[in-house]
Amino acid sequence: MTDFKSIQQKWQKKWQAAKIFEVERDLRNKKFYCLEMFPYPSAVFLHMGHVRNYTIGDIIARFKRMQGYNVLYPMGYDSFGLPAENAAKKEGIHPRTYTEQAIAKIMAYQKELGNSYDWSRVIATHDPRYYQWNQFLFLKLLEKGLVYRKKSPVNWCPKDNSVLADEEVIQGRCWRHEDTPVEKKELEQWFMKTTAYADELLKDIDTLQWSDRIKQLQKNWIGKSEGTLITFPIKGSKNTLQVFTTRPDTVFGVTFVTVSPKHKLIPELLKKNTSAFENLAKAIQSEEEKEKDGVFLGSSVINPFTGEEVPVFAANFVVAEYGTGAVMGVPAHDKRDFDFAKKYNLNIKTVITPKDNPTFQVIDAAYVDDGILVNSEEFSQLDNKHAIQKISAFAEKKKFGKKTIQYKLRDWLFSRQRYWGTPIPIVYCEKCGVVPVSYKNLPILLPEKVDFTKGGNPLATATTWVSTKCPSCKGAAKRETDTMGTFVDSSWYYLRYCSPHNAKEPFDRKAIDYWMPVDQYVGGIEHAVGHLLYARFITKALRDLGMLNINEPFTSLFNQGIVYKDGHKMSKSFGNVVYQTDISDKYGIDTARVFLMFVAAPDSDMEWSDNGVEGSFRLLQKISRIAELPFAKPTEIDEHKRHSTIRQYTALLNQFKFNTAIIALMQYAEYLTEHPTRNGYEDLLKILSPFAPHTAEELWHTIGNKTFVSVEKWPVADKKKILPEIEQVLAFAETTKGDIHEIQKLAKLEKVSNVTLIIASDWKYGFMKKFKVLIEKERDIGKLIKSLVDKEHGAEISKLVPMLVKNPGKVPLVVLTRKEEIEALESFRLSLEKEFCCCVSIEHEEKSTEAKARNALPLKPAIILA
Ligand code: ANZ
Ligand code: ZN
Repeated sequence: MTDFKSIQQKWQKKWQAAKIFEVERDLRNKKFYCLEMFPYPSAVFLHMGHVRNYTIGDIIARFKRMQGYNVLYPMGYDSFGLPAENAAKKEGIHPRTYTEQAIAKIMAYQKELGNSYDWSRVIATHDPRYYQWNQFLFLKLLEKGLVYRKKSPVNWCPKDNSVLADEEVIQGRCWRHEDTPVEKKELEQWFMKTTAYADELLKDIDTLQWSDRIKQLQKNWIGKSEGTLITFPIKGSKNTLQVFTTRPDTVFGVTFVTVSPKHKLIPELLKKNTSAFENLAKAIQSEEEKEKDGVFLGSSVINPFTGEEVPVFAANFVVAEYGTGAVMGVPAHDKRDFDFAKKYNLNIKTVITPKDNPTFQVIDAAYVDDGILVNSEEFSQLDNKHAIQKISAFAEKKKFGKKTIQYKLRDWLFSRQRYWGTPIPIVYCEKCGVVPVSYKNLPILLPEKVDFTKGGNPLATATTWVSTKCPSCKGAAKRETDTMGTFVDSSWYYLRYCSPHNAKEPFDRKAIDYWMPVDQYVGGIEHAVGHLLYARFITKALRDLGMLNINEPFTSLFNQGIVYKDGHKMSKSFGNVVYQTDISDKYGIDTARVFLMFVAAPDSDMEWSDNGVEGSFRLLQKISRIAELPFAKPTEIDEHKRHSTIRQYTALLNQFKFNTAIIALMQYAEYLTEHPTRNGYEDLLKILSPFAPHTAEELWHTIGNKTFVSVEKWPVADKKKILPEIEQVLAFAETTKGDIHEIQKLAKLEKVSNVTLIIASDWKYGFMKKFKVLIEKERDIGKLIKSLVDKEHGAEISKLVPMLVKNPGKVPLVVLTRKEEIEALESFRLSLEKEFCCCVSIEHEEKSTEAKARNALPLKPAIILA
């Protein structure tokens, strides 16, 4: 079997013609929705990083399909976005042409992988049949109050007079004008109110089977913070300044207050240093990370707890959009405030001391740990955790404070000043203002003819498209030229796959109720907070619009590891790419798939090595050769081996331990080469097929089958065929092998030339049997010894018992007789010799002169290496 190409093509064609990977229409069967994050279609070849991702999803889909699930496993393209637009600007190729060529290419490469996608369900987000539903959902969310428009800072190039995408800002300068610093300009932007769901988004994380790492990233991003609002009266004014703090226990240590330069009370507070303030305010508009900086505003506020006056500063580290945009400064107990106080020569007042040092004073650094309150009037002596509660309650009672919950999460800014995206269905009318397009006028199609050479948003150059009629007063109006960022497209594409050709609605409810949620989502960790959060938000919002009935889109998430080569992530930009065809031309794509799954667990990072590929190739060759052997009638041991392999292998696939599964597969192939049976080989091909689908299919037919192995029933292990004695022997062989390796490592022996296994004396077997029964009921060492000693071995037994109680691992699960143990050792002696490339001999404790021989126990022979 070396003509991989034709074998691959043959089966890919047959699968396609027989439509075996299309879903069953019967929506009563148990379902499984397996989904990979859809790719941005770029016109480059697939490399091993891509192949690895797609193989993981395909293995899961194929495995579940063979287990009898109705499997939905679709593929599509996230085809709007900046690269196509940049190509248009640089090369003059229209983004649509660029995108559609890229889709044709990537699809062809993907098809060569032999993945079991249902190709009848392909979607592409730049297709009006898709993006019209972005517009529809936009209007729905707008009606619900979940979409709104607000001024927000954008990157602005004063030379271009246009907005820049974040990617177009290079070290604070415009990508087209290296000499022009980018400014932040306030422009009207479109937002989705993700914050309306902050609490639910946080709470439901615990219902998901995602990695702890991603869950934590999402939790941090949402950033729930429980704290207290404290109101400081402004001196000489009726107004007050409210701060948000998580440390009300430090309120007696406040020596200043800082506010964001964008705080709404600035006009009132700013009485001094106006030009220094202007500079500070301007500086926060730029991107660069700055040193902590502040300006005294000439005002002061009054600490409601002490009546003390403290100065107010504008500071560049206070975030306008978090909490209240104002912070109480406690230099003694906050590092940032400490630095600030040193810089501006402000007081430092210690109000918390370590438990064992009540006279402690902050001098060189803030004291940020827990401790006991001092200088805090009636709250002094309280433990600070406790004081947080007491002080908050006090402030609430006195009506100058309030407990509160704050989130770091911000609303989702989704508008982009670009052409290649979904037009936002909004019209601006001088008379009526901002007017939504009516549903019946959807879709608003992107105009084809625009000018990409002008800079700025090309869509604005489509003047005939821009001028339109107001849907409300029919007067002259202008269209919104912002488009939706591509995260809108990907926030609901998994719903579209459930009924991809529906022309009347974004998705049909019946299909959603059956298929959703996605049972297994596969994708990269880089989407931990972007895409995954938006998709969760949209699902909840659509639920509340009555359009679906689930709380979460992705039950289970798998993050594949990264493929490295020569120390870098495999990528075109590092020039370290191994392409799909580099391997498939030489060995066939199945070899690449098996190798990628074999070298590392699918969720860990891996280093690509050309050498390893050969090994996977040989495995497939070995499996192919079994087809030529004469099959024998299966013995009891053959059946044992078959069923225990299936059991182990299935469990490993369920746990995504694909690399260990391949080891089990190798061992079974090895076994079948020695003991070929038909049912064994058929099962081998079945369990091989998710990994090496073309090879399995070809061999399945070679041995005379007419069906597709790809959709055969997954073999089920019959417990009754698995023999416990054989299991025990195999386990014995494994631990013995492990022990030898361990000793070799401890003794730092590079090579072993002789292994001697010394079997325990006969009396130890009887002893062990009794010990196992007694230890169930008796843990007292003295009593155990009493019931176990005999005349001959008293001394040894009184040493053995405490040792075994301490090391229960030395007590075997089942005790064989000594004779059985010797037989077992003999049965795997050869394989040990193979493993260690040396001679393995078996001796008996009573005849041995080795001191170590006394340590031999049942199923734990003493091991001597030479
Ligand atoms: C006084 C204090 C004393 C604080 C102390 C901390 C330690 P998290 O947990 O992230 O919510 N803060 C509040 N609003 C802020 C803003 N808009 N920009 C920058 N910092 C802000 O952090 C809450 C703490 O961050 C608050 O508690 C406040 O400083 C600061 F020993 O108040 B703290
Ligand atoms: Zn109007």
